[in-house]
Amino acid sequence: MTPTFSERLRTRVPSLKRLSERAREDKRHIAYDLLPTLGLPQRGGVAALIGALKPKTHDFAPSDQTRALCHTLQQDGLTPVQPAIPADVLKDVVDYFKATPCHDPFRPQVGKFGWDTPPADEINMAYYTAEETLRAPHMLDLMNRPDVLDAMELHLGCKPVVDNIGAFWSYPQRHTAKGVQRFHRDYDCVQNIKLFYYLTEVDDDAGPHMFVRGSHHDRILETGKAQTDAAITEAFGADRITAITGPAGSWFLEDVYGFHKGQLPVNKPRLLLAIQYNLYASPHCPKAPIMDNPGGCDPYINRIFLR
Ligand SMILES: O=C(O)CCC(=O)C(=O)O
Ligand SMILES: [Fe+2]
Repeated sequence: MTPTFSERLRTRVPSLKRLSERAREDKRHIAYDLLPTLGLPQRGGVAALIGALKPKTHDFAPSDQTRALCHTLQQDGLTPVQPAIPADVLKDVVDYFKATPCHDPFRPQVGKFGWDTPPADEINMAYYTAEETLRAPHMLDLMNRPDVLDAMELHLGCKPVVDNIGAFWSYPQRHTAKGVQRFHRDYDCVQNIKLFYYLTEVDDDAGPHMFVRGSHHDRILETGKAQTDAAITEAFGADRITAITGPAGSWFLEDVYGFHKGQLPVNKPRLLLAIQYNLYASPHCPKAPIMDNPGGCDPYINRIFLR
């Protein structure tokens, strides 16, 4: 059943009073809290309008390969897995994350811990903050791949804004799926694409990312609520659920409005890096930039993180 407007409005805020309080605390909440009131066609319309108004690359000339990436992304909701980043780059990034303590946002009381010593079996995932992620070596290059930025500009009709970056471990031998380990749609912006890098090898036992092909075009279960595997299979059919495996350092783009989840790893931990390309800032990222632009990064695309 399609939810009513008022049910949609209450997805994120219980009342109009709370909506206005949250808007006063942080104006990025206005678009975010109202987003679930728009259905898929309206979100597409708003996205096209914003795309027409926002800055564009002068002499924009995407390659055929980039056009193909964007085409598959739009058609299927995700691109094929792309070749791995150079091994020395990957090693620097993974070494950095292994040396940086992580945390479980659902258990703030346990504090920081080493990636390989989660203090409880109930911890399914261990996260790095946006700032810890940004400070990883090569991160600005990983966020600003010219092929990805061009594919995003083709898709959005304007330059993208890098938003909501993060990395996290998913641990094996956990019994209950939690958080993003259950099928969900991401509802952060009228258009949101994520670039996922597998920083460890991901086979069927290492918690592959799962995506329901074509569900980014579909209004079935048009809700921000997580869904069971059974509900997804019933709604879309088992043949549309795809497990994405790939070597360490490989990457893909996905329209995360489509249903997706991280499968519970069976016997190997998985480290995932996610970078989101939006039309405007979501409340998930820092309110002020964190680092000086070292030069060479587009100031508009990187405006949330770089001064
Ligand atoms: O762990 C995964 O593969 C899913 C991550 C996810 O849902 C997200 O980053 O939006
Ligand atoms: Fe997600």
